[in-house]
Amino acid sequence: MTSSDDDIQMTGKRRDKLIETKQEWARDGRLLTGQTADPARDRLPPGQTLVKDWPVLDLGQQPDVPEMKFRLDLDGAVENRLSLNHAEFMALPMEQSVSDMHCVTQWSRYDNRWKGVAARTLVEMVKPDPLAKHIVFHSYDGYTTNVRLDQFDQPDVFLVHEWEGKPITRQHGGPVRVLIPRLYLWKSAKWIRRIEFVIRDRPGFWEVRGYHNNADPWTEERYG
Ligand SMILES: Nc1nc2c(c(=O)[nH]1)N[C@H]1C(S)=C(S)[C@@H](COP(=O)(O)O)O[C@H]1N2
Ligand SMILES: [Mo]
Repeated sequence: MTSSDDDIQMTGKRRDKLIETKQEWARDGRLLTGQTADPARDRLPPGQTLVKDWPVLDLGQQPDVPEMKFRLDLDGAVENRLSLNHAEFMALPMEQSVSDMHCVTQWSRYDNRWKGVAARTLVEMVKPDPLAKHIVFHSYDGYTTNVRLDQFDQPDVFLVHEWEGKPITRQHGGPVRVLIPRLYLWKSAKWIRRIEFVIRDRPGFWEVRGYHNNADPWTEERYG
């Protein structure tokens, strides 16, 4: 391991402590304001604070995924499985999008400029089985998270590779990460490796540790 790798790998102990703390918060219902907001009227969801920078949050292991090694599989209950290398991914239709991000740890950041492949494009390509109502994201660091297919299949959902005109950094999940702006950011898997279409819902890493299965910031679905 190089020393630059060292800097960004958390030790197992620190990582366990971090996971434990977050689980405690979930159990205690920490950060809940009991308010709701209306996305049609309010821009900032309840209990959130606006930030200008972009904080980094993950399990402390930031995998190094060079473009040469990158692969994205879409499989499970679909008619057409896909397995794309980086060049094949980059050859798909690219779109720009501007959206806000809301993190369960209470920060929000407005007007992020993204470039990537629309979730809708991918859904059209794979043709999910009509019974496949859920999706599980699998990442290079072993992280998983789940959403409903109808939450993924939205015009503001993308597999992004650029933020503010620059490639997404390793810290933020580059080369390619998921972006689902209308859900808390833990649903937006960094270092995406595989998108699995499933018939039965399967809670992911944080969802089995006390986080809400649905993650709507407007109704403060932080813990469930
Ligand atoms: N692969 C992976 N994706 C992940 C995580 C992770 O640990 N691994 N953490 C999630 C959580 S809890 C948050 S808040 C956001 C943070 O994204 P950011 O570090 O780019 O702000 O990534 C989400 N996606
Ligand atoms: Mo998070």
